Amino acid sequence: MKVKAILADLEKKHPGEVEYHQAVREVLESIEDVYNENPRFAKAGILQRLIEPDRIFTFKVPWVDDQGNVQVNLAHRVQYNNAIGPYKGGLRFHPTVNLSILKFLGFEQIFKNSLTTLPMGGGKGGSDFDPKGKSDNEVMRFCQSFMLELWKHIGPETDVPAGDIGVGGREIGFLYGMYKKLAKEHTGVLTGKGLNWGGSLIRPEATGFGCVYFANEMLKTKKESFKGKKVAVSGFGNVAWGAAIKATELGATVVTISGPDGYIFDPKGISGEKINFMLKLRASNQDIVEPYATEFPESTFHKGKRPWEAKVDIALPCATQNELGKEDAKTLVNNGCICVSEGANMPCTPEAIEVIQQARLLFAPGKAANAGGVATSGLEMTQNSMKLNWSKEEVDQKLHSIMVNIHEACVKHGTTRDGYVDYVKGANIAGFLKVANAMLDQGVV
Ligand code: NDP
Ligand code: 2IT
Repeated sequence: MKVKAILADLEKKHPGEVEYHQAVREVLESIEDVYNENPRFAKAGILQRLIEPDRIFTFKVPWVDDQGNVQVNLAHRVQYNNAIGPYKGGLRFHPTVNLSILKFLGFEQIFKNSLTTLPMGGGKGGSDFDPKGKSDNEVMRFCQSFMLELWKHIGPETDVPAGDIGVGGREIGFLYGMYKKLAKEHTGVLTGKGLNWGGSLIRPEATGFGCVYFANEMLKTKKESFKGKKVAVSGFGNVAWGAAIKATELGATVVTISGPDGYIFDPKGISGEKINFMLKLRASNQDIVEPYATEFPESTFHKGKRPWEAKVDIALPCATQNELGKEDAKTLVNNGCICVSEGANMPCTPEAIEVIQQARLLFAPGKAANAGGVATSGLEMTQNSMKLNWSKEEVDQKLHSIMVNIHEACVKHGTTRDGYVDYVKGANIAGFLKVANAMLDQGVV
């Protein structure tokens, strides 16, 4: 079956699941040539088997709020593909969570995890639970009820969840506590754990650090670096935090962060105590960045706007999917931006990517640039299996070399005739080939 027909079939089968269609379309269009070159792929139905998850668990999560009212949320775990290792991928708690979003994230995760070179399959899960404004006790009761169902389907060699939007150290703690009690074991079933109970150093920073390491490798190909550059970061969560720290460390000035309410422009740079303030904002469960401008009067708050209108050299979208559209991309290009590296999953729309690539900017897709998070989760799993902890330097060095290797793989598979590196194509092909060949080896299962 041809790629176009497979896509048409998928869209017919799952009408309205737009994020899912978007993610599958991008991968299938990138790998069409390598897929057609090897008839064994079509004969084994590799694409038809790859685009549908192995299975999806859907369950309700009843819990009691602080007023004594019963609340009910919906949750899913999508176990996508385990050809190269146990299912692996984060949990997202956000009111917008639905199956289309979790399938897009799970599908992307297969190729991202393959790129890390570590033995991890792809999966994703989450719930439409909104952590905004909830007390710690409410979050705990929700997480416990969520795990009461999920624990039956996961395990250190089966499926290893982690964090994503709305799921950080606090939530992983509550989830792990309940798992441990039910399963009567202390294992690496979740990653992003606390340092005292099996977590890895550098895991919290890893996604943002990796995104900057990857961008730095791209910049090197143009004999450029972060030194002296102005950087726009979006979001103010875990990924934005790590990216802001590392970009600053490499000599750049991070001039923006953003929330659903708007963005902060700080010409002096968001570093040091300002990053700590950003962490406090995130932890307050309010989901607004506006108070930053009151705290640091040299900065300005731009209500309802996105940071892409700021004049910067490098853009690191680290908030959420489809947060950087065609017009934003045009503005970045017109302002002389040279590099866009996706810290979030699918933050740039396909139209934005087209504008960025046509202008020949350096562009890194999330599945390559944000793979440092899950790669360090993989390193956490290894440490758990060995029952040993590596030092900060060891983990950081491993993370760095993984990002360098992913960059090399993208260059190998994505360099076009005129020498421009299409990192989207490179990442998709490199990620796909490893999984597809593993599936061929393992027969029709
Ligand atoms: P966090 O929950 O820590 O932060 C996400 C932040 O982005 C939240 O503050 C969220 O606010 C905000 N946000 C959402 N929509 C917008 C918007 N339209 N404009 C500005 N800000 C917005 O999540 P993470 O930092 O963990 O995740 C961020 C992205 O990185 C996601 O795409 C995630 O999938 C991806 N990622 C995360 C990894 C990890 O290890 N954590 C690894 C790889 C990728 P609100 O809740 O109100 O929407
Ligand atoms: O999107 C992602 O790669 C993550 N949220 C991290 C997944 C993980 O298993 O660490």
